[in-house]
Amino acid sequence: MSTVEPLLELGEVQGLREPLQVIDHAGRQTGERYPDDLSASEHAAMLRAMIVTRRLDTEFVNLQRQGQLALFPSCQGQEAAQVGTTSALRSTDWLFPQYRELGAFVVREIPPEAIGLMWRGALHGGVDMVESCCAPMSIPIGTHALHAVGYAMGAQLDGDDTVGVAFIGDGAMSEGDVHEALNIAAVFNAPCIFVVQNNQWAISVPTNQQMRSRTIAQRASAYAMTGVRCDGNDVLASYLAMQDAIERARSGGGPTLIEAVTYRMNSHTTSDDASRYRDPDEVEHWSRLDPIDRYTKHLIARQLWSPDDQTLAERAGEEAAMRLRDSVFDAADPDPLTLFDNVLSRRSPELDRQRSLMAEELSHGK
Ligand SMILES: Cc1ncc(C[n+]2csc(CCOP(=O)(O)OP(=O)(O)O)c2C)c(N)n1
Ligand SMILES: [Mg+2]
Repeated sequence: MSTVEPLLELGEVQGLREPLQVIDHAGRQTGERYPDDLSASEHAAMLRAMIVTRRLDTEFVNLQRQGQLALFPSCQGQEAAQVGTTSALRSTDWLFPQYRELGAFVVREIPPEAIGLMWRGALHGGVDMVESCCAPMSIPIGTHALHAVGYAMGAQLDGDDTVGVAFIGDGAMSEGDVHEALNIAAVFNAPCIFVVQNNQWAISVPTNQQMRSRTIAQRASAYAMTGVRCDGNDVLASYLAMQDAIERARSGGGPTLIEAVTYRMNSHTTSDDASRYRDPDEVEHWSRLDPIDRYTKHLIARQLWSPDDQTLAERAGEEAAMRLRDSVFDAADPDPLTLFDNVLSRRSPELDRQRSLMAEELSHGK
């Protein structure tokens, strides 16, 4: 069983900046810095996105339990890290998600129907999210970090000031691909931001069995890039950490490694049972640090959130959940042959050969 380390204690690690926190679990401002650029409506939009994300997340799990989806990885507890970082970006900056970034999709207004069909496997090749400047989700751990750097290097060559963002997990930090991505981003000073959601677990392996370093952020110094550790359950700290990194990237200051310390409240996926390897006290501890509760308290105290706002946000969550449900429930299976449509941009003789083989195979089953 892992032990829970209080977040602020980790700031004492030699050579590391204090972990960035703006509000504590009671919603009180703790640090000197505050994202003053956020308007009242932007604050409300972030809280609404977090509430909608949680409602959608619950609906995804329900749909899996009802046999409508094979699998879903819940992001419950990680809404602040996702909504805070994504909200600081322009809509033209490119996202390279792992598989748990529902909150980022909500901020980008990717329709719940599309996300639902993606998880149902009803769209071979996934949803085309190019218009939303979002790459497909990456189930292979860490491979997409290299894509994010490639995108960022391309933007740099084009003289374009957009940034590439790789969302990765603590477990992905143990992959060779991510090491290569961090190194090449530093070598080429690429405008790339690595957002590591340290949710303390990689399936059943706790962070302290994945690495000897005390933090993930401290590894940045070995690549000669800036590393920041922020309270990932604090949406405002996540926003500020990202805003600093974006400014650095756009002004030619190179990549940043952000470690957003958060917690995966649910099991790894709906196929997993975390109660077999996780101490219930740990889960209880983190439930008291809930990101939605703390931001709600903060905005109420600042008179930026009213009971009407709460009702509207919950209604938006219900509507999103219903749209998701309607699209996924009993959705028709796609024609298996469409599997070949999105592999390459043009057809190839080899793909055609495989397609004919499959067509023949399918005809036997009829
Ligand atoms: C290359 C590769 N190796 C192993 C796996 C199996 N796998 C799926 S999720 C996962 C853990 C990833 O943990 P982390 O990066 O912390 O993300 P989290 O699930 O916690 O969000 C592993 C090892 C995989 N999908 N891809
Ligand atoms: Mg993890």
